[in-house]
Amino acid sequence: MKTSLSIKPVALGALAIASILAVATTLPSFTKNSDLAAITINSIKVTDGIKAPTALVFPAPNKAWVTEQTGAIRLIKNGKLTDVVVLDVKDKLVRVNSGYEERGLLNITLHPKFASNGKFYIFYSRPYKNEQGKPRFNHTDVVAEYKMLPNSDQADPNSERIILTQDKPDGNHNGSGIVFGADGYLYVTFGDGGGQHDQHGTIGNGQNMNTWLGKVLRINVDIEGTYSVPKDNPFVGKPDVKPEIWAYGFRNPYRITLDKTSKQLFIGEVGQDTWEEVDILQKGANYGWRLVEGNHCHNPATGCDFNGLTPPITEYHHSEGVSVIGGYVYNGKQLPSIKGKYIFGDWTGPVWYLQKSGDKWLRGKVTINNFPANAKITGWGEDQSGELYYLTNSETGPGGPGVTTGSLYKIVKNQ
Ligand SMILES: [Ca+2]
Repeated sequence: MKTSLSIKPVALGALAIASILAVATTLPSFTKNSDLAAITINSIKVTDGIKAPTALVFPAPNKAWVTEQTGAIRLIKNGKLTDVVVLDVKDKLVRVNSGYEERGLLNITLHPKFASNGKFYIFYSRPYKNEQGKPRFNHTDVVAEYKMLPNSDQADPNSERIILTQDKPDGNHNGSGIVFGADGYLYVTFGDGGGQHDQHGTIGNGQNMNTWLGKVLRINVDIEGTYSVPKDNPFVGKPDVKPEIWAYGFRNPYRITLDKTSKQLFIGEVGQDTWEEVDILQKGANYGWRLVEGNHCHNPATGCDFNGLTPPITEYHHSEGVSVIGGYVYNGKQLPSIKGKYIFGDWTGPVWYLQKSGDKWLRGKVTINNFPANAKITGWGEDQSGELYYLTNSETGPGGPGVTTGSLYKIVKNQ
């Protein structure tokens, strides 16, 4: 799937136009790609045969689960895709288009104590249940918990506990990031509601503190019922502010991951038409959308006020890509040369690393050997040893029935 999360099919056209402009005119200083030397790393294909893979987790050293956008969680055991379906929520989903599509089964994360409690969490898009007097929504996004059956590779399909739901005005910009922080709380990302330019209400959803849309939430799921709000969330007790909010001003924070060494949370935040960005999550911070896109005024188009806004740690222009796919800080052992570097990509295929230098993060290009030609990057994963993986799709969506265009690759030591 493409997470343009606003790039729709026209996005590639827009990309081409942006590239032409880059040659024809003087654009802002977006040539930060040359901050650091390019590096080359190796990869091997673990498996293909996956339908529109969206996310990847490792429940055991020799097991991986991949979520398919169309609803199944597939088991890969000892490096082989099996016939085991851990869980299939296709009957709960909206009708997922075979072409470009941002909805569906979008993410999965394991409870920090998964090994003992068998709990995991998924993010999916279900049909909106129209209630009288309420405006019509495109769909409803759901964060739900499931539990494994005892001594089984399958989840109990009847174990669903819905943690929270969010009605969505449009089909795009679902966010869908879910991850446990080092503090044991669940962080959930929601996009701005969709459409484009965050034209929701008078100030846009990103800056409207009375909605979860355009926010990162922080909640405690280790309670009976649904969830509770940690007392030290930054906006608890403030009038007309949702207390679940941990940070705000996002457009489509598609992926959020934990650096297990620094304990920081990294976010790939998909931009509108011009700038993609990566953020490090900070309590109570305003990441600027729709006022700004990356480090640039958006609405208003000029003369915007950057006071109080938290800038991204990196940005890149749409001459280099169209939808950032947030990755991981590498914490593995096989590639000491990339330890501590944040590896991430763009849906259209380019990959970069970020490396901290003083109080800045600098960016360099990554060439990945064996990267499949013309494939989209749809996600990243980290196994229990900290080794890194990426998911690809050769189409812009799930494809038709029986079509499997997705693959899983592992980053490995250079030969
Ligand atoms: Ca921002």
